[in-house]
Amino acid sequence: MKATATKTAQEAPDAMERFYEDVKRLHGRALWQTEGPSKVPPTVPYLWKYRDFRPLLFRAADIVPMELAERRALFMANPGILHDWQASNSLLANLQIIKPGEVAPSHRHAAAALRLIVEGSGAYTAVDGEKSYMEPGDFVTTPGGTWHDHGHEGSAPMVWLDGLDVPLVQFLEASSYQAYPDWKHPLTRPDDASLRLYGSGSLKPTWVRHDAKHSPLLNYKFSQAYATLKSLAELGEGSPYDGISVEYVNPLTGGPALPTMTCCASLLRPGQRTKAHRHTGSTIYHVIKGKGTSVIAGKTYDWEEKDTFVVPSWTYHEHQGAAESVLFSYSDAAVLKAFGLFREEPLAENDGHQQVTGKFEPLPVPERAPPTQSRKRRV
Ligand code: GTQ
Ligand code: FE2
Repeated sequence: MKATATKTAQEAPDAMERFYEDVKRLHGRALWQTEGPSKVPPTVPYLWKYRDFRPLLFRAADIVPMELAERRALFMANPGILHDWQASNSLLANLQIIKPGEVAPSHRHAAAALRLIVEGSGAYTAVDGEKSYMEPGDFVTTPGGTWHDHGHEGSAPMVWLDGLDVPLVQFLEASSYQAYPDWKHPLTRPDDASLRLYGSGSLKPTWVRHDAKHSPLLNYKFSQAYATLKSLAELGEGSPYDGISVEYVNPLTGGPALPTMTCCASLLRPGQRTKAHRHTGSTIYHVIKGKGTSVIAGKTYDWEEKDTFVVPSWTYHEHQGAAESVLFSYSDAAVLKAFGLFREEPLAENDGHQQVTGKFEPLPVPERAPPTQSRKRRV
């Protein structure tokens, strides 16, 4: 018995190597050789200053014709995600600029999009034949699969933030893209019809039918959201983690406005400081109004109006408004909640606030490999 055991131990390395070679040759892998499920997500916290991006957008407006760009948008790319242009693992955050008189042509894609209007007025997004006029702070939906184009009838360039679930849809290999055969899809419904039909939130027209998975409302006006937040602020502090916070919901179901993205607006009263918590799902924040500070993973990020920042999944974060502030946010929590993957927990230590490890320093931006294919159809 003893002799056999010794022989096995001596032969083992060889036998193992031969075994792995055979498995690999047949395109298999041994589970016990993989890294396991605790891979650190590459999304890192980051803050993009509008002050830096605005001049770039206006330069693009000068030199890039719409015929070339189709959409004149700049990606805000997460420094932790190498070789790609997304803001988080699952989401894009792009700033788009359109000049008066321009029309960005109709197309459709499986990915869903939202717009949060940053500056200017007079532009519209047309979705499946209905124009919706957009003003600063408005939250505008472009559900996946709908034909959409943008046009500008105002007098100064207009900028908005595009939030898209493109990386998620690509990961699931569910992408599709089609350009409309003509530049512009015909208009088939009165302007802002969805706002008139569903904008009240609680009074539903009895004769309309809407069976799609997304909200029938294309534009959630900032004026209405802000009035609601101000009124709620008179009741108290709201959520300990998000302040006076409301979710943009499908008025027919109470579910998320877009099936894949949870979208919220949160008001922080002057000086209000939220407690730290963490949850699964990465979240993109955009500052509609005000200024303040967020502590993300122990680092301080000072934001002001029109800035955008990302909180990665399962990362402690807390916010403080230096002045009355309104934060818009969108995340992939809608997907996680639908499949039992959403988890959250408060920071238990001390008073529920994080230990701050130092002033915010910009993260080093790793070099990116040039894209291997045209980005134009990456939706
Ligand atoms: O406005 O249709 O930033 O399709 C990226 C992809 C905007 C849009 C983006 C898009 C759009
Ligand atoms: Fe699009």
